[in-house]
Amino acid sequence: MSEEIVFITSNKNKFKEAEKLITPLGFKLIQKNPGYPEIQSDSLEEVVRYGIEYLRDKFDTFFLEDSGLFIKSLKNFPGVFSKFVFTTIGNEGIIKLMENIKMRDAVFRAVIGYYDGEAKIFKGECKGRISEEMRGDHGFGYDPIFIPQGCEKTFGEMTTEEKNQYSHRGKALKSFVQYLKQR
Ligand code: ITT
Repeated sequence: MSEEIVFITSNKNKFKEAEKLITPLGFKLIQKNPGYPEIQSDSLEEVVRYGIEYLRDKFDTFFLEDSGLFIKSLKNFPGVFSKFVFTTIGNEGIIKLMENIKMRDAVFRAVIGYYDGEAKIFKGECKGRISEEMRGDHGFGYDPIFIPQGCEKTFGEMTTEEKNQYSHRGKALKSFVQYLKQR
């Protein structure tokens, strides 16, 4: 029987990305969505650590993840407000906000928190730029407007495997997987 690992997330796309990198190691990934308070903080790591504290009495071993898109010319907006901004103004709103802006650099960040009696943190970052228009219908959230460095395609035009090679989450997951292998 393969060892089970619980990923606490409401987001089935995040789960799918994690599955692609974790199940080949022989683990069975389980999605649970008990909900936890996402505190207002300008640090993703703080949000993750608070989530772990909140959930540690409910699960023996689990991980969760917080992520966001930081756009340089918008002074790092939407950053820690990524979820709220996506559900309000969405990708159309971001494209509009950046209509006359040439400097389109942006970075996606992800922080994974794993708890197995103590908390461990794994981080990933993906530099890139905001496209002029939305492209692709794969993935979720800001995927159709984010082009990773060294690519022409947006994340929205990539398969899960391709996105994992470049993405913030792919990188954080890879260092998490390294840790799981070495335990
Ligand atoms: P959780 O339940 O795991 O928290 P969530 O969808 O609420 O899932 P976050 O709180 O981490 O996710 O919010 C991050 C938001 O940033 C998310 O809703 C997306 O809009 C965006 N985002 C994060 N990672 C992304 C990615 O890989 N591609 C596109 N958008 C992403």
